[in-house]
Amino acid sequence: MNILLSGEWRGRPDPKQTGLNQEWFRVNNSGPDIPEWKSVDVPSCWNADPRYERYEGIFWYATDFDLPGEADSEIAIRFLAVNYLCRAWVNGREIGIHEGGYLPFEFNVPNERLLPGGNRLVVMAENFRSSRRIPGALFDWFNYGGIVRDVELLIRSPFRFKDARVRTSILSDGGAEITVNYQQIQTFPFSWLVTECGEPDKPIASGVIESHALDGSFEIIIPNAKLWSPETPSLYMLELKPAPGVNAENHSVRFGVREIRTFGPRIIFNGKPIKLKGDSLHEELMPYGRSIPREERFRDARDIKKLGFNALRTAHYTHDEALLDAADEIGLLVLEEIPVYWDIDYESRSVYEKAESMLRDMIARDFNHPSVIQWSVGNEVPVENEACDLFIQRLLAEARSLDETRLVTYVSSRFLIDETRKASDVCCVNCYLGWYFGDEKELAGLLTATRETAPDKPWLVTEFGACARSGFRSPKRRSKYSENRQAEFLAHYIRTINGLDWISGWFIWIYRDFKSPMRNHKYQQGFNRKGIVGVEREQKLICEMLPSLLDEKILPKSESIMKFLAPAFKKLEEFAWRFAQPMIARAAKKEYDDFFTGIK
Ligand code: GCB
Repeated sequence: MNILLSGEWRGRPDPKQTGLNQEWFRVNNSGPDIPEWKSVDVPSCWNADPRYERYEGIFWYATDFDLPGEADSEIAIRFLAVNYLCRAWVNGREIGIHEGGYLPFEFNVPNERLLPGGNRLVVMAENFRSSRRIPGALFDWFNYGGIVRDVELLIRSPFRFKDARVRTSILSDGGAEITVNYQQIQTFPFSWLVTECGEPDKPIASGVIESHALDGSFEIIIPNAKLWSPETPSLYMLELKPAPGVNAENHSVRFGVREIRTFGPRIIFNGKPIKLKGDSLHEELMPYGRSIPREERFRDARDIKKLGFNALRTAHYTHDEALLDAADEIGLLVLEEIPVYWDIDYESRSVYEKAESMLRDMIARDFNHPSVIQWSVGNEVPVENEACDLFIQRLLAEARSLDETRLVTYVSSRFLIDETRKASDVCCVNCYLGWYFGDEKELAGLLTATRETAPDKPWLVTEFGACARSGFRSPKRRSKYSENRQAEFLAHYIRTINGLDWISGWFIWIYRDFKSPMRNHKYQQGFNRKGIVGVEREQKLICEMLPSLLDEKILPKSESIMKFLAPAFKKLEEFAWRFAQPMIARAAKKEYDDFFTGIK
């Protein structure tokens, strides 16, 4: 049984960091009678409240829950995400500590600690930034703190499934072979049943498993399988039911039948080459910050699909699982990522271990989502440094060992100096030529020269974008920060990339404007304005050109000056990352730090 604990809790900031010493986690110190504890919603981001918008630090939460008396149950509390560090206590005793702001985790609660009536749960959330955390001390999005997603109380029998992962392959006769790998906490026999989603009364296949070990697997054949694709997002349901007389828990998995692989420089989806035409999205919507209601996530996915896109990049971390439910149902191919981003301490073993556990947790959470086709282990990381190169290569290998059914990659901002990309299944490159540097007229030449670093691989352009202040339309076409300039810029990129047949797709940066304390000039005012819609979802000019623009192309010129400039460009790139970029990053970090002035 899962009981949602989200709702109205009590909370208090801890700007002087005295809560631990003063033992705010104790029952006597966290009751409703203590005036410092004020009403807060869980989930929520404390920075979404104007009083705490500029507060980075520690915040405490408390709530009370009853336990429906069921002997022999195992009790745990599941947090769907707390940013960044979370410690929790039940009735004054610590139950766990967790790092990382974008994935679920559970703390077991020892039974002897629990009372049949009221129990007190106290949570400390802390969101300081640091290069020994993931992401590090500087990132181009907002550092919302808090219990940012739902909290659940789990009351479970030890006779239950720990996990069940579904792998699908398409057979030549139109059927599909489904392999189910399951894990149980205690062994028990069970039956299984497959139905089409929405048709629960029409069994497609069923069987019985005796189960003599904690881990096992079995195969299912679905004749005339309906394939999952962005055009036809057909879903099936697999139900695992304990055998009659066994007091154990049911488990169900929603899945889709589809295959993704590469063949030379192509990405092959359900047996055919596919072009991804996507957009990225940060997990942010005002006034909620990151704690977006489920229906709003569905609306985002539907709106993105309506504009004609078939793919979505969940930048730069795992979003709430509701968004993947939406992508499964609506039909969007997802590139999902862990927040290994820019500069973190790549030499630290503990930082690597954190990244690896995030990767493992992401794959565990989302393995059965047919929409997810690629795992990315990082974004714009300094792979020219040996420690980072090794870090990324190890993560790629780990991702592959955890899931051989998807493509593994990382997203690079390096053009000619990236040797690490040879180790990924798909080469992903971000390109802001014409926005941050140079002239976008040379786009085809730059991408073609970059391809030489891994000529046999499939390629995706995972970011390109230009800022536009929503509502600012200017007759001067090239007026920077106007919607007109953004539309012209994005249209040029889309047409150029579509004209390069060897590229398997692209993602616009980004769907919606988002808050970023390092962006402060008059057109930005604390936001990254590269969205094709503004913070209120208002559409910018480029949206009027969609969806027809998505398939337009211009054929590349046969000669590009990049051919001759490549060696000089490579030297420039080395220089820029080694000397110029650290200066820019220092200034950006100062702006970020300066934003957080404390409680109002
Ligand atoms: C990038 C980053 C992304 C930034 C974007 C930008 O390359 O991957 O996180 O927000 O550029 O707008 O500069």
